[in-house]
Amino acid sequence: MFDDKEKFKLAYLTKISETEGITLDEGSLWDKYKTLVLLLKENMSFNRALTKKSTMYTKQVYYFSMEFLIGRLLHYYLVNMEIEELVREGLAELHINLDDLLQQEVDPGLGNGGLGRLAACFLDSMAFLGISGHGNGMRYKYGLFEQKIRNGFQTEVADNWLKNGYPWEIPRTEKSIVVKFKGTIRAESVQDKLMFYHEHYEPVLAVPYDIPIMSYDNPSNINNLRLWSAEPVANELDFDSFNRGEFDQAVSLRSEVEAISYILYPDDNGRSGKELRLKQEYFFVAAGLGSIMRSFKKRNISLGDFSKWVAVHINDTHPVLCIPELMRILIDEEGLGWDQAWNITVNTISFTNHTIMPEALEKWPVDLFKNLLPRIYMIVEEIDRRFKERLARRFLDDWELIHNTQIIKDGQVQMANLAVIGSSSVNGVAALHTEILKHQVFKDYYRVFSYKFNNKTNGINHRRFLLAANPALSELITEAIGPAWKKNAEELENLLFYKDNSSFIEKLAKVKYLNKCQLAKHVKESQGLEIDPLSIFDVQVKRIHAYKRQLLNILKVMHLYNQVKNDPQSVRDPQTFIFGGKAAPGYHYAKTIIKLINTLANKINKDPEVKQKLKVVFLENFNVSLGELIYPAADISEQISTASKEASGTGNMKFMVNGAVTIGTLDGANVEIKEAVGEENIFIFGLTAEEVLRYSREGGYKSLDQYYSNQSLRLCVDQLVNGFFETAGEEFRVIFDSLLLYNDDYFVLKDFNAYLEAYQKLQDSYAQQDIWHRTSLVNIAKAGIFSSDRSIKEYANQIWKTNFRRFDSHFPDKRFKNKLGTK
Ligand code: 26W
Repeated sequence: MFDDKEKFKLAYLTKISETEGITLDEGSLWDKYKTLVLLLKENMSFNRALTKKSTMYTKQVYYFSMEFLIGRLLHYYLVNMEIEELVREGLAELHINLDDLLQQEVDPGLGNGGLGRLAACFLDSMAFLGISGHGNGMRYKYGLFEQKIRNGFQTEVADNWLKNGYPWEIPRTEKSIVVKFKGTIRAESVQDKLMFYHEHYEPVLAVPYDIPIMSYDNPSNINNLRLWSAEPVANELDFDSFNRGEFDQAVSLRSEVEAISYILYPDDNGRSGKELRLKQEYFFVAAGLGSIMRSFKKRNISLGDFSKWVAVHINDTHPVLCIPELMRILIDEEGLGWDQAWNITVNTISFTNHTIMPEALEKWPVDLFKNLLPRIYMIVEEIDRRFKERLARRFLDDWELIHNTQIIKDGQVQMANLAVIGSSSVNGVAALHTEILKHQVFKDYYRVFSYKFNNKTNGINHRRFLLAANPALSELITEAIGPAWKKNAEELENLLFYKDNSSFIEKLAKVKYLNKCQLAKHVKESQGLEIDPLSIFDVQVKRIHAYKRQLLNILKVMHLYNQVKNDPQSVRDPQTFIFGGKAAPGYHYAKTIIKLINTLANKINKDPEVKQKLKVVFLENFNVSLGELIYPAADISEQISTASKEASGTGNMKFMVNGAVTIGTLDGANVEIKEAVGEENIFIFGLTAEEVLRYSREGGYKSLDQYYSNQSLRLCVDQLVNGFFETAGEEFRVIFDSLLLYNDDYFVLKDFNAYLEAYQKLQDSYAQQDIWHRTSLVNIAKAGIFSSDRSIKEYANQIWKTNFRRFDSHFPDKRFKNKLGTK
């Protein structure tokens, strides 16, 4: 983009005077940051236009997701363009520190966690591989709340990320779409054909904002992330009401409309069931499909071939209204018959499930659905009716199967059922998860549509989480094996040559130490706490959930505390336990877990007998940017969910590629991580998914048995309520009760011993530093298959059937296809 520093400086100085009307000395840091973004964006927009033109007759993939957690873009794009140093030096000559500008950027919180971040990693890999793949989502005015810890409690502050404007986005007002809610449907027979007219509806204007997506070594291929914002159609006050003197009415209509894209639901894995959420879902689906149709028509391709040229992927069930909405467009607007429309729809749409937690499977009350989306409801009813009819023919009197697979039942619309019936592919996100889908969650559908089910193990963008986030390690790797790993993560395997090379292992240890120093500096600056970079950094960062079992980790720390109190020599190496993650604002239990961690931190960090050995830190406001600081600094990666509950996990992969060693259960992608590194390079413990599922089916687990039979466990559990935490009173009673009174749904007590044993082994291994760092090296070396490039190649080849225009990143070979359980 810039051949040399001088050209960059000139372009930069011109840009700041052009866009801001100021000279450099007058500009604030924000102005200077914005100018740099605008400069890059201008170039990207130009390339976007070229990309669009040259891919006009390429199959387009649209990734529909309610969440995209894209992270900060400026630094990452500079890395991708390989101009970070040039820009840094150029700016320095203008007396600007690039790092100061990077700090100006917001980290848009347009997602809750794993699902939203996965969508962002996938956009990157699609751009990298040269797939015409675009994101379609919501432009929430407020993203996920910012977490502040006050007196140990989580408090939520609104995330007003747009307050200074977001220079990466490009509003495309002229491409707006009208989305229709409520109203009535009039059916009329026109020339023997039944036509449906939507009347008296409430129109909402969907205005698109585009963000350019660019990946490494492919800067001229620019894809698009399109986010929709809701505005009143007239984009003014309702002047009719206003003129009638109904001022309140005039304003409230506007705010009712704007409410649609006002805020991201902060619930991950929890049911919201609110009308506004369903409005959001239909809003971005209708807008996205409307805009796809519009651009499809410009391509002069026959509508009958739609699914050959367009693939629509739905990220969990949140965008599942794509199915009836595409049917509506094809039938009501394009005049196709039902059967043809259905063929096109099913062949166009594919679906990923991300969770088996029953409370996260979306369902909507029929009345609410019908009132908000009358025509869509009619179509869903018809899909359901036809499916049932077909099923009844094939499965005769298997009434249970017929009942279980219905879309509308018990007064509710079951969104997952609609998704399976209306798409051509249903995938889980790790081998184990897919097996659970086939044999438990969707077992009836698996009998009907076995051919639809497949696995696509998640992956992460190793260029963001290793190349950009961990420059020291990246350099060391490149020095050792060359730069090819950036384009083909499986090249990392060549690091195994250095397994027994002590000088390399030493360098690896040093890089880890330096990264730990940086994290320690952040902890000191942000919360005034000293942590020792020579201690073991044992890290668990992720959303706070009962099933993720932060509690198991806490009980371990309490146990270690008790041990040190008894015998200071019982813990050899000093250890720092680092936690981070947000709790859904309405999830009282998870919030209590945060308070417990902070209360424990307070006790341990102040105790003169213990604080040299143990420290506990809760890092405020865990998000993508903080993750980029934490993963490179971790020694231990805690992945300890109750087996069967975590669909895949992706944090586990981000830690791994940065050389952290996993302690974890056989859950989600941990299973595949273990297969990749071998059992000697991971610390696995606890119940298997099969055992957990058997207990849930057949009963037989009594948490009190664990409690009574294990003295040191009993002590820790009692300490939750017996005054051990001097300030707590009854605060942690809910946790105590969940374990004993409610029989410990997530098998925390059952797995406690096994966890401690694994943890002890891990400490023994850490004590032998050369062995430890060798284990760390194996983890990095084997992380290649967990690059999202690999996931996306599988989606492209097997689901979307689209080509990619990149040949220097090898195709997955049979060996690891099998390993990942893909057929
Ligand atoms: C209806 C509310 C709601 C909101 C979000 C329900 C469910 C969700 C998501 C499906 C939750 C989620 O983020 N799931 C995570 O997806 C990751 C990417 O596939 C997986 O790695 C995680 O294991 C899974 O919990």
